Amino acid sequence: MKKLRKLPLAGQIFIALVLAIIVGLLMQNQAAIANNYIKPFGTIFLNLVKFIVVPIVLFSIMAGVVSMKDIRKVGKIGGTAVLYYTLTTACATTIGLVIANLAKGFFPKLATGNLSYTASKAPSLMSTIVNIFPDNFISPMVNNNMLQVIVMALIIGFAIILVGEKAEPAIKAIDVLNEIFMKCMDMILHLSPIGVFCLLCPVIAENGAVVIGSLAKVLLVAYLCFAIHAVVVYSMAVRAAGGLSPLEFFKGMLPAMLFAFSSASSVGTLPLNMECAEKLGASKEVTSFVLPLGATINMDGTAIYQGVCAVFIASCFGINLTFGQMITIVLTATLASIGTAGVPGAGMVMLAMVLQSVGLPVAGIALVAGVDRIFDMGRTTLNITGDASCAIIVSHLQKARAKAKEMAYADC
Ligand code: DAS
Repeated sequence: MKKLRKLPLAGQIFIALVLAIIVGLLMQNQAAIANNYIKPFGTIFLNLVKFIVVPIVLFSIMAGVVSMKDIRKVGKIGGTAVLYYTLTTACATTIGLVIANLAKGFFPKLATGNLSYTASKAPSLMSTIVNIFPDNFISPMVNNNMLQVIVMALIIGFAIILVGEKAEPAIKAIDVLNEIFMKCMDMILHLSPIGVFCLLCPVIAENGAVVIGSLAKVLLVAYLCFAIHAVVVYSMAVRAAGGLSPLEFFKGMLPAMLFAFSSASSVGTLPLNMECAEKLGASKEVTSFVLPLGATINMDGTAIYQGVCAVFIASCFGINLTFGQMITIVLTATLASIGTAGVPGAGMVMLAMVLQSVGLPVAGIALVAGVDRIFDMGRTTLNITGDASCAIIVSHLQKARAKAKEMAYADC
């Protein structure tokens, strides 16, 4: 046991993952025991992570904004991040649609007669935009509404910059509180291996056999797209603009990716994602702003899942999507991923919006709902990896800009 504790966190999480799969497969006939006696400890761990995320996001963004001392600089970083997020998400949906169309001949024809699925109302784009702005100082934190927490942190951070010298005590208080909550996060993350095991084992016990069944093909296509997007798009991006080799990037991201895979929660993975991105060279002021933003609006994995499932559901109903419908899916999946919360299962809710946008039967979601957790683990892993690639690139570009300025001053 002592040797295990000496392993780096990634190694401990990986061992917990392997153990969870082995024990889960052994417990396939006792899935109820896994759900009743193991899953609660995973839920406790996830609750602790969700408990710390709001103060982490609030104080790290405020500290990050204040440390930049310049509102224009915050605008530059935010603008670059949102542009990167939008482009990679549109690219992800396109990859999902192209690969799924190439593979649709392998999709089984499933009986769709008695399907039913009551889609919970997906928010419209306009209501998503309106809901970004808090109408109350406390409710964003009480409701874990990350977009509203980000807006609060930005407004307070900008106000501190504008108040100037007099706000010095507030700056010191924010830095200390940020330090305290980061320490809380560190303590909670030491429980990751136990949390990962208790979250994953019941999922494997419940789904183990189904994964080998008829839905394995669409899961396989989705995971193939996740891998292609990560290896092609993120590798090229971090190499071209992040100053990192893909190998270094994925090796450094392993702890956060393993945790995202097990927790299926971008918001829950945020603390670890910040730690990994900073170890890979991203500056704290960038990660504390770009990562919470990404955990909320950037979901490349979810966009791929929505493109692949739209093609799968269409083919199960014997419907061939037109080129125009696929363009619509790219647009709606990109927008839907902005409105998707970084918590387990959120992407399936938004799938209804994508299906409705091209007139596909929403009842088709019932075909994939049973293995949504397996989809969710993969899409969340890609979501947080995309967030980290953005933080590394934005930070690298910012350092390059600063260096170029220094050289320009030196020359004059
Ligand atoms: N589980 C969500 C996340 O945390 C993604 C999703 O449901 O699509 O990113």
